[in-house]
Amino acid sequence: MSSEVDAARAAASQADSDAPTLFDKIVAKQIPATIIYEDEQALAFRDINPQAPVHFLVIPKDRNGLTRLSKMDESHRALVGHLMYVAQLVAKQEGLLPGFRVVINDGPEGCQSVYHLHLHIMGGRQLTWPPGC
Ligand code: DGP
Repeated sequence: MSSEVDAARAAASQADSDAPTLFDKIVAKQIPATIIYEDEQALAFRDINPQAPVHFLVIPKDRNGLTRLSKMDESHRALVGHLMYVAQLVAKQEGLLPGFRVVINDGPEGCQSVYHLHLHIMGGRQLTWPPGC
């Protein structure tokens, strides 16, 4: 079993904790990140382990129960729509006009490792499909 799968399983055991996530600490500027976009609701920053020449994350500043996409309810619709808006806006700012990919990993089988909803945006090279097994 890969280390990513082991890490995802370990992370899932902390998933419903109210403790600040790593990404809450990035929002609070308690740990450094290369922030490339910020507004009242959303933050975009470069992934520490990029899988493509451009790889950034878009997160809600206030997690508001959204540890993972499958926790979404009606009250989150506008926020999640805004995150998608920010994803394409920043993708264009990053020069990803020929295309890009948006990924949300959900839960241990989705290989989620940080339980604070985030969109991965990747591009800057020809991506392949399917993305992995
Ligand atoms: P996921 O597996 O979908 O939960 O992705 C979490 C991503 O977060 C992963 O691609 C690596 C990234 N990441 C983890 N820790 C940090 C960090 O401290 N800083 C930044 N910039 N990215 C991080």
